Amino acid sequence: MFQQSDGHDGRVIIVSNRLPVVVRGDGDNLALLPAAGGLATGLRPLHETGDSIWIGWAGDLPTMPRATRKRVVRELQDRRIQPVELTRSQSHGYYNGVCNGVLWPLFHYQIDRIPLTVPEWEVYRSVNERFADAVVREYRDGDAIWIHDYHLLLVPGLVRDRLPDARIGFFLHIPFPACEIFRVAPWRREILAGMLGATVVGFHTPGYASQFEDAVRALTAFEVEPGRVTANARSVRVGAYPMGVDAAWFTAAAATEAVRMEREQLAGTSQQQLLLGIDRLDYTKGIPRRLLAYEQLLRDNPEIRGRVRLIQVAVPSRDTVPSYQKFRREIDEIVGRINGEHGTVDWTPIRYLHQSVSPTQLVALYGAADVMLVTPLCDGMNLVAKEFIASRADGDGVLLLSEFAGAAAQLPEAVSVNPYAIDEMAAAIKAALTMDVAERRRRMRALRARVAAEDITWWAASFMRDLRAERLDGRAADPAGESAAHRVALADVIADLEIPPVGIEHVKALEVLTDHVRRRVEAAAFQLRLD
Ligand code: GDG
Repeated sequence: MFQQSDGHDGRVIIVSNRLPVVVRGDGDNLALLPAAGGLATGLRPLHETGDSIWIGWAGDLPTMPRATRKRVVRELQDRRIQPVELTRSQSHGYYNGVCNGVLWPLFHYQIDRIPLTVPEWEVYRSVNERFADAVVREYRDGDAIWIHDYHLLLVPGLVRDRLPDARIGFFLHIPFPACEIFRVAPWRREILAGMLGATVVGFHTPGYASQFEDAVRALTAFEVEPGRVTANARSVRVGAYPMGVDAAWFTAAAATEAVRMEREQLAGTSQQQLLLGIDRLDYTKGIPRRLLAYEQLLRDNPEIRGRVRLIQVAVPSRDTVPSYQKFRREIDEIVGRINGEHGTVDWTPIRYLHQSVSPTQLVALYGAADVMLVTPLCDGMNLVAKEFIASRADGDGVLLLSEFAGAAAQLPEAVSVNPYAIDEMAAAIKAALTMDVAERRRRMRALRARVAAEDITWWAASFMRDLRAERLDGRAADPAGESAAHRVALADVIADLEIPPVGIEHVKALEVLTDHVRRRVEAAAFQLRLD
């Protein structure tokens, strides 16, 4: 798929912390199962259909008996997966300590969750070096390297030191915060230098891209212009590439017999309306406030008790990180209280599943929901919102979407909510439950068109197109002839206006200005939606 989409021969080396599969069971019952989580779900179909190699951390591999370990490595290699092995202390310090103990809360504006004693950065650096070693070992001339996410912020720079001419892409799957927050990171300059080792640095939204540029401007001496940073005489492209989902897969899955049967079972004979939440159990996803808004809805509208229910799936996640264990107890308590206080002998307000569900169940749940609640406090993109839309081939269902999810910038027809305003959220849920069918369908039609057009293939193709278009000396090449075409068009306009002849430097300046204006307009449009 990489090849078909960008028409280039070289392979793509995908590099991410986790692999697209997890190893389950032991002995003869070992199985490689698809990993959950946004990054794995998004990139897996591209890897399965393209000429790529995937480098990532293989979890418990080093602790397995020798023969088992060998078998797993062979099976991984058959799937073009190259495991990076880490010792327990490496994975503990890097994954639990720095990645999920510090970087995750910091980039999601939750600085209060950063522990008083910051874990050792040395471990993070050395693990990033191990990943860089693995990339350099695999690399062949002509390959493009695509590094992902906050676990590997230093890898682009480390690879650049050893492969000065390589095409290196970096994509951040979480928000890039405002500079006032980012500068809290004790290793902020090293992080920026690491990311700027890439040829193209990508984010989900134009807002995150500008915030990254602000941080580079404030914390380094590098030259920054909209969409570009000149770092150590190398030009780095900075852009927004909103990640999509495999929309065709979800739409087709929704029409299968297995999903239809599952959906009918969920609907049962009840006339209740179904509210649905599906998230990793993470404090950024806004589950407690969502539950409180639902409670308020029940309290303010006693007539709807027994006529509505909420299914909340909270997939276990990072349960070895202390703040996640505490958070899990907090949710258990809220669910218990609401069910205890508002439930009756024949009605339970919330069905809470602390487990993952199968893909068939997932699509059936999306299809059965009257209102999908996606209310994160802060979220890079949020693929669940897009999967819900892609699964609604029936053209019905309402999406309630937090304005603080990256997806909000692309999905203005959703019902927008501020997840911190519980009253407002309760009122929005009620409005969604009572929205008339014509309005629901009008919104869903527009949402489906966008999610189908800007899907996972479109996302990967746009990123790879820009990565391939950069010249290896760091300046933009022009293989598609796009800017040439723009120049010709501009020359026509200028001729029509009878402006005296302009030089190439004027055209360049106009291009920069146009890009700048486009970004300002996008940011202003986004801000307007927030207001
Ligand atoms: C990060 C960023 C960004 C969830 N439960 C089950 C299940 N899932 C799948 C969903 C979806 C994925 O996991 C979750 O993706 P999100 O995008 O919602 O969230 P994160 O995991 O936090 O992902 C996020 C993403 O990276 C991509 O860049 O959008 O902002 O935080 O695909 O379907 N899948 C199955 N059973 C479950 O119970 N089968």
